Amino acid sequence: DKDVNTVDTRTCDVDAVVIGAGISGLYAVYKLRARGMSVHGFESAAGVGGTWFHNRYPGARCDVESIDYSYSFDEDLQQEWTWSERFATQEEILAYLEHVADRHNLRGAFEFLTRVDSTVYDEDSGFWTVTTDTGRSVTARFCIMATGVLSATNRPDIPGRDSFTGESYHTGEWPHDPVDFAGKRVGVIGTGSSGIQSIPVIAQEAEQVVVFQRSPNYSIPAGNRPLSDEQIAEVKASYPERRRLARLSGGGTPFTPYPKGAMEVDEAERRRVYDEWWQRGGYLFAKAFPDQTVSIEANDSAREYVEAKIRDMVNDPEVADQLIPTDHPIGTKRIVTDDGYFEAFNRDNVALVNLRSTPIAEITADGVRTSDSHYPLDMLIFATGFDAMTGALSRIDIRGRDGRTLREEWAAGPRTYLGLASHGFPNMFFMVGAGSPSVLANMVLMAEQQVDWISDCLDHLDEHNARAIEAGEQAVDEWVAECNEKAAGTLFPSANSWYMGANIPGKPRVFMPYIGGFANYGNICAEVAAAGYKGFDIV
Ligand code: N01
Repeated sequence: DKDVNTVDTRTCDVDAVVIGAGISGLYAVYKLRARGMSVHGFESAAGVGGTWFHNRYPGARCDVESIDYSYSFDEDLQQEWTWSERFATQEEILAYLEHVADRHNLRGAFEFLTRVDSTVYDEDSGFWTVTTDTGRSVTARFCIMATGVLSATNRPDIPGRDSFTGESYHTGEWPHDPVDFAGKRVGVIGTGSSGIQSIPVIAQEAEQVVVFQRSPNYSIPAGNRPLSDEQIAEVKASYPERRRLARLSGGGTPFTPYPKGAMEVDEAERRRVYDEWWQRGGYLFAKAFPDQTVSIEANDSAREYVEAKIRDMVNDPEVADQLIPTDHPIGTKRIVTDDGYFEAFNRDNVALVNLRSTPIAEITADGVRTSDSHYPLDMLIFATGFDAMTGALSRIDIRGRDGRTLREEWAAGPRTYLGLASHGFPNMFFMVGAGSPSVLANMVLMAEQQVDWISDCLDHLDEHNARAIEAGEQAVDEWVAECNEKAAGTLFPSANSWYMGANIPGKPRVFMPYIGGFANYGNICAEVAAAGYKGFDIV
């Protein structure tokens, strides 16, 4: 029936709203505009960059190599931009994203310092109404949720949390003005990537650093170094091939695990492989052997190797003992990529407080009280992470068809088809989030893959004169089951990680990303598209 299939003649303000000006939001604006669409962006921060705008804490770097953690869609940009180090600093990545935004005129699409409060779907018109904390209201046919997966900060509800009268910061909301640590007693709560990256840098300046550790983490030295002119030239000459290999990989970077399992080789070969991947540095160590996060035996061999390394780096064996994780298989929480973390505990001005044996009782006006001591502090840093993957979405009142809310629909865990869409929420797309490889992959190529898929999908809708696309209920059920099944085949669900929602009290315990691999995921998305967007309802 042509009437049903014709887009409503009442006009909306713009074709699409993009929420978030981080890596995925910027590319979404670029791509949708290239299709001739009108786009309006909202961003709560004062500028572009998303994660890289907010996480300005000392030592903040990406743990994916700079040459891979960069857009591939613009060959000239890829050739012109030169990264200075193997692992880029937050500052350099932010400068890069600002450069991309300027180069492609993307800033003008965004309304900054504007937080989206709600997005509500109207079935009659087929439009979303997006309302902000500044009182703005914009209608759009499509809604792209590029809200980030590690963007909703978590400040745990520790008794007395707000009573501290010294300087207090969260690593994920770091101030823009320089923070001076000199002569100060600094407490850091949290030893995930943010804590582990910042502690050694802060320790170089502060009078004293007290590290409040609830769970120790595995961390591997980054092996960061400046990139030489020769290396840069080599990478630039072979970029297309590097990107091709990245797209064929499990994690969106051009690395593949050793061709045999850890238990299929003898002790000497195993050691040689671990030595090699230790030298490479960083979280890729979790992928040295393909079975490392699948078989506990294989995992134990990696764990033992790293434990010995930690003991080598830390002078005091009792401190080393406490820095070695015992509660999760290695790699089932994001392995941290550090620069001098364990060695920092050899300094006289760094103390470790083990919250497993002496928990925090309260935060006081002038420090932190544990079950056995009071630590006087001038500064308290929350390196306590994020309400990951779903937190930024659940903080927006998202209402789809029949008044259903995303919060309720996802109350028992995120429910998507391909991570891209949810049943009951037509013409809304989720970027790089739950149900996709997301945080398990290189976010930049991940964003490109999804935005390109969405763009093709919109072409398909236009070609068929369709009004809306929505994930079918059965397709969502099956994809959720597929994601769970893939996770259940690994050791990941055994860790109390933010992947599992375990860091947020009351959050359902579900492994949120799709762990079937970046290349596989891309193939599945392509097959769905080729089959006429199988599993989606198009009206
Ligand atoms: O956050 P986290 P993050 N009392 O959740 C502790 C990416 N990232 O910001 O483990 C005491 O990992 C908590 O303890 P526990 C990367 O993907 C990447 O560090 O829950 N402690 C934990 O130690 C990373 O995985 C880069 O027992 C409390 C810490 O706070 C992700 O972002 C850099 C507590 C939080 O660690 C998140 O990293 C930075 C409480 N009540 C981030 N609540 C790179 O690219 C929480 N904690 C290198």
